[in-house]
Amino acid sequence: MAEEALVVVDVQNDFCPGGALAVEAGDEVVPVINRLIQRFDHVILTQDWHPAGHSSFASSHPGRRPFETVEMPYGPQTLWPDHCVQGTPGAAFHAQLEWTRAELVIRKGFRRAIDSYSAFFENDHRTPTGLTGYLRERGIAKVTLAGLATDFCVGFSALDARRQGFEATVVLEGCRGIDIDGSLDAMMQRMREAGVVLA
Ligand code: VGL
Ligand code: ZN
Repeated sequence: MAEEALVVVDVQNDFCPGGALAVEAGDEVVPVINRLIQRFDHVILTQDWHPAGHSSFASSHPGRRPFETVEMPYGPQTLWPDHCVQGTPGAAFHAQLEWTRAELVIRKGFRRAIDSYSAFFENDHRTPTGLTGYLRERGIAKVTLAGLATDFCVGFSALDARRQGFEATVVLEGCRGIDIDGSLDAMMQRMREAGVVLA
């Protein structure tokens, strides 16, 4: 029988209240995700993991401010406050997240010149993280996703899961969004169109 995996996206201190790129009520996903973790045989985590001076940081672009958009060689890129810098407390998983059983941690965004929202591809939509191969080799055909943020890393991961031929469900109760200029509604629409099940 095809296996299923839970993919827990970026439940890290910097995306929770008090963090550098706090998602409103981001920490409320933790108890929901802890219950999900208990129900799945296979649990995978993603961890946003940027070097200092990463190109997605507004601080790397003189005169630019967080949440503005710049044109990168791979397309438009939203600029963020410095966040999830490798090895810092902000990059650590939320202290109450029960991640012990996770079988894989996919780190992303570690190439200085390119950002990565999706657990499957960097923002050029071509450079793979290796997750597709991992899932296929392990016979996993369906992924359930939850975490932060709905309209960025969760959403792009779910879209890419579909693009790679996996069934994908997003548990909305276990997600919170950033919502820049309608990005949350836009992502909900894109996920529906791509055949992502919104639960
Ligand atoms: C994320 C913006 C920048 C996310 C990561 O996890 O949704 N958003 N880096
Ligand atoms: Zn990031």
